[in-house]
Amino acid sequence: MGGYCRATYRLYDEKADFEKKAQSIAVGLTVGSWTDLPQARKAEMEKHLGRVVSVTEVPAADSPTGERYADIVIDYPDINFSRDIPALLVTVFGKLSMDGRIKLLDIGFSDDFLSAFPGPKFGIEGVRRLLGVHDRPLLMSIFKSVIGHDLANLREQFLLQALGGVDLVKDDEILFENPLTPLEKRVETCMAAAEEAKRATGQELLYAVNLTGPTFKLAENAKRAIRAGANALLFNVLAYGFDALAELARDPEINVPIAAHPAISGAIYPSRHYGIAAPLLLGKLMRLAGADLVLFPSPYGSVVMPKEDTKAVKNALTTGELPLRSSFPVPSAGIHPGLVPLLHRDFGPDVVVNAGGGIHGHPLGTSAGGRAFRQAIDAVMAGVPLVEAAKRHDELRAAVEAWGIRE
Ligand code: 1AE
Repeated sequence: MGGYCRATYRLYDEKADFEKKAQSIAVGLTVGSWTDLPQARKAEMEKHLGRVVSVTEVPAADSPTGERYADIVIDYPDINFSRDIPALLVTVFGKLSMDGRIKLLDIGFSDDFLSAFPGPKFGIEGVRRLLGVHDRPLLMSIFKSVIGHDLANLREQFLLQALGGVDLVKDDEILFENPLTPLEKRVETCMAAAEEAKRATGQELLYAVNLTGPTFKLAENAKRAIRAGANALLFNVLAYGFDALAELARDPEINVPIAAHPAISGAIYPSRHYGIAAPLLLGKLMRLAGADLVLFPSPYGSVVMPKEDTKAVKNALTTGELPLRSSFPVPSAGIHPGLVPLLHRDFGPDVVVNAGGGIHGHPLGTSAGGRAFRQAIDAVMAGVPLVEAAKRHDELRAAVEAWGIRE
């Protein structure tokens, strides 16, 4: 006890007294009232009181958007909340999230709070160990066109993706429990296809099956999937909440990597004035809750996030400043082989190149789509410009002709 978690906010207001506002947040979100308390009561309540650490005002004239704002830093005593993410979030940004143009930028965790979270079970090293791939970015393929398809169709799609040399296949996040491809049958079918592909490629493969259903059934469904042979899970974290992920990640029987999908996050992070900043939402909190891989929009695909934010998300997922395993950054959406040089430049070798349309939409078919990505990855790792590598590989050439190169 005795520690504090530190929240940083940006508050936009044309007229507010920011110092006064910061004090009212620190008091209002902790003890409720302070100046009116009798002296004896103050002594008892002191340990529960929030503390304003700093208020940095930026006048409209100096602000990049011409709006007056202040960055406010407040410490919240650990003694006020239990060791779970919902308790922390409600403390630092519960009612406050609705009170004016205010955005939660960051949270610094106390050692005591952090010690309640084991974080990712596998992380970057663990996922690489399972796949036996240590020297290049990984390649993940996204199942597309899955709704309304039966197991035979899914099997065929899986095989085509796996034969293209991908390291991971993930379910589409919109595939839920359904009569055509129910969870266990889906896992058995896809894992059998993975075995078949392995005989041809010699490659290990992780299949992240979408973990869905009512919240109180998630752990049971995860274990059903694992018993059926699942070797990874996909999870729509923000639809269920960080605590659902944290509970799954700390369950010893759920001993497979968990990939976190960012669905719903666009309702939370993009506004300058409201919500929770992407590096905290999709970076720090995902890692704290135990995601082994985290998907987020890249700076250059079809759904984009500003580059400085994507870099900050990646940093939050991998920084050595947190005593947790690193989570694999998976910049996604609209990724094609011609973007691999940029992905490598901006995220380094410890990145998962993830594509749906960029694989299935390849002019020569799904397997060729996977091969084109692997050729692009190999070229980048060897320092060969894609335009040169494309002269030697039909699949990469077709991809480059279809989508171009950005280097
Ligand atoms: C940011 C999430 C990306 C995602 O889930 C998805 O399905 C991407 O598909 P493509 O690669 O844009 O077709």
